Amino acid sequence: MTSPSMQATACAQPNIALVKYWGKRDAALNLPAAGSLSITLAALHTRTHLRFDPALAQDEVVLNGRRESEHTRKIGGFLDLFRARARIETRARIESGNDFPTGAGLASSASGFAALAVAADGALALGLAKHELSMLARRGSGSAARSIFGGFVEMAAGDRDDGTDAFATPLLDAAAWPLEVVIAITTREQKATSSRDGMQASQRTSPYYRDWIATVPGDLATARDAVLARDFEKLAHVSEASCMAMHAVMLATRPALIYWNGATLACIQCIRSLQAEGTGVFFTIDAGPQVKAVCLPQAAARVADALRGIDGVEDVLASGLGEGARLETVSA
Ligand code: 2P0
Repeated sequence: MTSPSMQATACAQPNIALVKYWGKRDAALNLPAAGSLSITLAALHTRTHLRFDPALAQDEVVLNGRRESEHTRKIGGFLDLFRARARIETRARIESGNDFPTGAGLASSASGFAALAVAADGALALGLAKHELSMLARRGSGSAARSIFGGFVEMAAGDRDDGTDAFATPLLDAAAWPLEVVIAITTREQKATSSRDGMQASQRTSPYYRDWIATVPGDLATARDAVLARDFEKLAHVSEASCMAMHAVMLATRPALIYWNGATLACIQCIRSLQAEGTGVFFTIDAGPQVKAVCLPQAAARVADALRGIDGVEDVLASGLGEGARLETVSA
């Protein structure tokens, strides 16, 4: 049972998938159709304060300083998973803020649900193990399962119907291979099609969907080997291939899912020119128009300068690799 008011604050960072997740084997439990591999960023944060309060008649969500109604049902349903474990029905107030653009392909749902899972675990004193937190974070957003951990992280698709084997595990610490990520922001607008809707559409209509899912285990094995051997070139090849195969599936979806804009393609071409000169960099792009350039540390400043000079690039962010989601404060 909870005391009258239990609260906690948690912080999490987004992650960028190098072997991509695009498709589900079960929509209700949000089980991925294939595994994925990611890096957790250091410089972008979601901070979430959660307070269970018996005086509340319903859950309240404040996102980036604004009272939200759009996401309240989904977030309430997510908190129900934790309330069920704590055997309470107490409603909660959630205040969450990002220090980076929300909903524009920078994985705010990954850091958001990872932070909320850790805050709920802390506020309700559940003492969940990390793999359980990852499994629960997955219910909010598949990519959130990965932000529970820092550095290089692998998400398992699992094959159990109940999803108890579909969680992330850490592969290599951030400090063990300190890569840098330079992010070219090409728009701050919200995307037109959410990842969830886009994945469902690809699964239903893209003629390449099955082949895409079949390529993931091989790409995962290659990427895992590359990470453990700190082989940048090998990681670059497999990451770009996974990204482009996913976008091919998106483009072949009917109607086509085009997440890029003109500046996205200009950034890819710029990164290819830098590679031809021997610069240690590769690109990856998610369900949005931003381009993430993964760099060897000595290449990051040059890559940032080059991307900043491209027409249509509104801003450039840089980040190292960071830690997993964590509890900052907890109190009654
Ligand atoms: C990824 N993306 O692996 C891929 C690449 C976008 C493109 O994970 O439906 O917001 O909530 O599980 O996690 C974005 O998908 O989707 C994503 P749901 P999520 O990073």
